[in-house]
Amino acid sequence: MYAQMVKSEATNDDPEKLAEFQAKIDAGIKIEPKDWMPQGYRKTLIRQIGQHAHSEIVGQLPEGNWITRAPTLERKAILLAKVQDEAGHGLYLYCAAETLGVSRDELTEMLLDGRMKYSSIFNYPTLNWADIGAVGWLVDGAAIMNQVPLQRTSYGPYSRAMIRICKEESFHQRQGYDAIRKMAEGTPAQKKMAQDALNRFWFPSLMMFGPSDKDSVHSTQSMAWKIKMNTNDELRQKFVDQTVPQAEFLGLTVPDPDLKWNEERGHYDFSEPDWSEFFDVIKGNGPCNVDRMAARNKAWDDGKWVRDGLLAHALKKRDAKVAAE
Ligand code: BYC
Repeated sequence: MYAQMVKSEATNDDPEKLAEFQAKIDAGIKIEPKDWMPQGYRKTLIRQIGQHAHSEIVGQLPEGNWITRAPTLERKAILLAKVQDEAGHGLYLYCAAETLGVSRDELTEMLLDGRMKYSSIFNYPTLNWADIGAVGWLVDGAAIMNQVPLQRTSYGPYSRAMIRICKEESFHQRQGYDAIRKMAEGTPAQKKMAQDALNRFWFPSLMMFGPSDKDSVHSTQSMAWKIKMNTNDELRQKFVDQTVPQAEFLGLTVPDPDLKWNEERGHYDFSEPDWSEFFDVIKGNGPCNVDRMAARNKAWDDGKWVRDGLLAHALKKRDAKVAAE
């Protein structure tokens, strides 16, 4: 499979340069923007970093929805800070993608016209305050599991962006766990809300790691290039192993009758998510896809005057500089 993918991704690349490039990757040397890189490597990075950036931006929507309805001033301040962090993560990642020769505007246009994806998880609604706890605990928990290894990814600007992002994600996960703990330790009605949030977010969180390894199109090549450091199934297993004891501590039940500690493997056995639902959501048919894209399109249209103003200012400055020379 690996040989096939190298061939399909890199047919126009010089074999000698390809071998040198792979040797650099294997030796753990970071690839920097001006270094030679195979076309497939550049393309894969633009796809992954771009999709990651879009996920951070779209990911603000389900949580932003609850800023005005947070139950206390403290929770409001925490949520506000978290959502602002996500905007920052999107910006670092767009900057990292720009070093590969694609502009932020081009990436945004690809998101808006459906050529680029964003994480499936953000197409599920946040119905009440317990969902905000569940998002922080499970969604940011899954995000960290995926992103910590990406700090060692082979592309320098991506790896450096991830170092900063991971520091903030860890705070995000903790604030989510703290919010859901409060609900789980509250009145019977609050505990019921926490359980209901776990019931709805468990399988969509498992889907965040991507399809099972046998259906993952990009994993083999991306791992050979160290764009990805682990397979989708490896990270999903790590997430389950880490999260189940956290649910037990809260007195909540993971909604999977087949979940069971496997002594021999040293891991939990668990049910596969419903992959037909996953593929349907990433095709645009999830509960909130239409709303999410409508919100991003509106933000893009509303921001046109700002982009036009900045461009006009930059052109004026450039003309003044040329005239002075
Ligand atoms: N959603 O070959 P595969 C966050 C697509 S956290 C939608 O395994 P790959 C945040 C995949 O793009 C979330 N699409 O792909 C957290 C491919 O389709 P295309 C963002 C998905 O890339 C809290 C096809 O399925 N994190 O931002 O090797 C608050 C086959 O998959 C998904 C990242 O992006 C999905 N869940 O592996 C706020 C981390 N999974 O492109 C914000 C960086 C798969 O061929 N990304 N697809 O049309 C990665 O690590 C990898 O891209 C993935 C997928 C593990 C996600």
